[in-house]
Amino acid sequence: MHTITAIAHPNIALIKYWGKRDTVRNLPATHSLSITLNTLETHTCVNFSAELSADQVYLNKALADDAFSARVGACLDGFRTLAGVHTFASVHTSNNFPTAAGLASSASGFAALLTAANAALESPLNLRQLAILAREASGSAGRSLFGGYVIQHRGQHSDGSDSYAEALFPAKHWPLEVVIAITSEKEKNIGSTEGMLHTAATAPYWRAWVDRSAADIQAATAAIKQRDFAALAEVAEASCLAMHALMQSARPGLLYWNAATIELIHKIRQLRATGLAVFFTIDAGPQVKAVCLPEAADKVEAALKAVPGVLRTLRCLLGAGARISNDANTE
Ligand code: 2P0
Repeated sequence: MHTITAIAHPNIALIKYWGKRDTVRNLPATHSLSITLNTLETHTCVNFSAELSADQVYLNKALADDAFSARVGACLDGFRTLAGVHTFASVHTSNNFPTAAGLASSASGFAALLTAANAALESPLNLRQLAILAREASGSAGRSLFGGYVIQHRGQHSDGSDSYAEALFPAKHWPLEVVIAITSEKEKNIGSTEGMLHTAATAPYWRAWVDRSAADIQAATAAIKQRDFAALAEVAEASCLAMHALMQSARPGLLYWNAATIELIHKIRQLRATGLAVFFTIDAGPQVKAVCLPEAADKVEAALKAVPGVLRTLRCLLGAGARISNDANTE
């Protein structure tokens, strides 16, 4: 079989996923709602070959470490079981943005992996099946299969069959822009999975966080439908701050922010008070994502660059879902 390359983009949750209702099947405790970005890309080449006696995984042109290879292998095992594939694969994956620094590289990585693997089949799996496999690999990964505005359903069933991502609105419905302020290039100290388990086990506000999720999804969906920026800003900042307050209430508390993260929160709120359409969101890392209307983006970027501790900024529009690349493969 020939090598197939897929491209996927990271996504950023506006209503956050944090915590699992089942760790074996990786079922989220909350719904989540995200936007898929453009500009930032994962390229993944997959080649199934009868000559291989194990999966071979390369990350950013180097042999991947055991932990990363094991996660990729587990995702491929799930795929092989469902698709009836019996061969191992070589996988070359690369990101054009920092890996594991709170920019959702696992989401775009698994979305690209499954999209490339699926394209090798004569009878491909459907998107719902891929979304479930992606979610099993990483709770936010199913969201990167789709472009624009995406929902990841928490689901009720214990087998996870109703816990999948699906498209909510296309990017063109409301083309927002995102300015990402990078405040550290280091990998985070505590991975999301570990952080979630620790939070669920020790945070006193856990139940309140889980119970709030459905209402926040409803409010965000309505705001996006009506293109109501103020309403989306209110609920997205609330979800972000509630998630971080929850993490901080764990014992010991998880603090993903640095000093610049906090300065950026204040700056973005000041900018909004002056009439600029911008709000912040922050994931399990110190970077701050400023979501804005395109006409505000130049001023927002200039203001964020001037905040002490900001190393650089990235600009993204809303992007497309995972897809096959027609470019020559990147091995
Ligand atoms: C999100 N995050 O909704 C939240 C907000 C980080 C903060 O999804 O354990 O890598 O693989 O299911 O998807 C990052 O967590 O976690 C994440 P696993 P994942 O975007």
